[in-house]
Amino acid sequence: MNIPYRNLNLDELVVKDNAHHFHPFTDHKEFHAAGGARIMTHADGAWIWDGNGNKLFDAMSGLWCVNIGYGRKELAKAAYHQMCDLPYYNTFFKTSTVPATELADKISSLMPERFKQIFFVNSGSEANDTVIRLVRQYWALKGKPDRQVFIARMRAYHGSTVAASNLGGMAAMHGQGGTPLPGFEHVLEPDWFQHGGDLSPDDFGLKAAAAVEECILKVGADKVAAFIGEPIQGAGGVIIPPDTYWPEVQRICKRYDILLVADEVICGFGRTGNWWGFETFDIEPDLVPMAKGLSSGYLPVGAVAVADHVSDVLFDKGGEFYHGYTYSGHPASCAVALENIRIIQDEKMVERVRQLAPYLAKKMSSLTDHPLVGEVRSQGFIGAIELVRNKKTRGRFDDPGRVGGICRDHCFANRLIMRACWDTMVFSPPFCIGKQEIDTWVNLARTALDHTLEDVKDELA
Ligand code: PXG
Repeated sequence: MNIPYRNLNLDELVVKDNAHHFHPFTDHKEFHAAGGARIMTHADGAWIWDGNGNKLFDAMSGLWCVNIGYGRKELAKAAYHQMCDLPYYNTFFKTSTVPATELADKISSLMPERFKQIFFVNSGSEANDTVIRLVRQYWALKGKPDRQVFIARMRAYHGSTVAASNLGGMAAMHGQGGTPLPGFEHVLEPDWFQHGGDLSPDDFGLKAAAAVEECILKVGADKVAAFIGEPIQGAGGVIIPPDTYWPEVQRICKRYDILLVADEVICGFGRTGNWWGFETFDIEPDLVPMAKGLSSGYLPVGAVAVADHVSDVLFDKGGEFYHGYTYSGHPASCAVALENIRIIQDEKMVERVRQLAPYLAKKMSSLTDHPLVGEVRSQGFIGAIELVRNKKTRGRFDDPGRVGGICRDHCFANRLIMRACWDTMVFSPPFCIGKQEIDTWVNLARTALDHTLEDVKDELA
């Protein structure tokens, strides 16, 4: 059924978009040839409508961010009232605004005691750029300016700016724009399904952690500034590390006095069933970049939480930290983030994720009987479905990403949004969904898998 949206002239809009909109992460030649953008118009809860009136289940919460779900007018009102009172003022030069101050206090209260200082930014990329500058300045002030090197993982995603893209471990991104620059190392990611071979997940977790230590020894511990990792790698294909991985990485960082950065841009604010991914995996980070779920994507805002022993050095040794953004602590964004956190707390959404996660995991796991599915895994409300050519050997299809792309298109055609990371279908639904919506979603996913199978069945081994 086509629902016209506010007299939308869709054809005209698509022509304009093709003519003038330079989209991120897009192959424009292929995109224009395929007809251009699917234009989204409105949304409610976990459901989003496109310009043709199609109602889709958004199992990705936008881009891993609309955690509380769409359509919460309270957030719009918070922005409206703040913009009426004070649409903008900066947080430089000894000033602040009410929402920026309140949000710093609120974030700190959600974290372990040692995280008292919150630095505001506008995105996850800026959060990680801030981490790089802050950590290097920390070591310089400690009299160890040679500690410059960041160790990250392959297939990590930490952002798209010149600095953050160095932290990321996406080979395709590194092929463009001359990254990674010197000072950034990438080690084996803890992806048992892809790299585990005959090892048990626990043994593989230790092997992946050992790669961190090997890298430290190769670079020289006195040159390493920090290790950065997403508790669960999101855009890398929802890589949930084996239980042995994080405790060992933690031990290694402590042993060599290396700062540990937990990138909570996706995992933070309840996604894994706790407020923070580092709680789920019992990690003790020194710095915590965050964004996305901080405002559920309603307005751009991010932050870096800094542990006392790091901020103390920056504060006590004195001198200005020459870093910040015009919109650091933007009052409207902070007001929206505060309202978002109020809703998560009042509606006990983190508990809700934790309580519903076993149901979601069980329903999703029912897809493992499908001929294309090699594994289904999830933690809280984030997970993945591995598409394989050979279930027994976990054998992949040729040309990674091709079959994932086919499946993603069948999902869309079948009114379901799931993202493909190569041949791994990933999901990260809004926290507001209930059992019935999970059932509907899993049925939609099975139909999309069936259609994908039709296309590739001759390739199965
Ligand atoms: N860290 C993590 C863990 C992320 O997932 C960023 C940092 C950067 O955040 P900003 O706000 O600068 O985009 C991210 C962002 C994808 C995809 O294709 C994922 C992200 C961004 C764009 C696309 O899955 N994650």
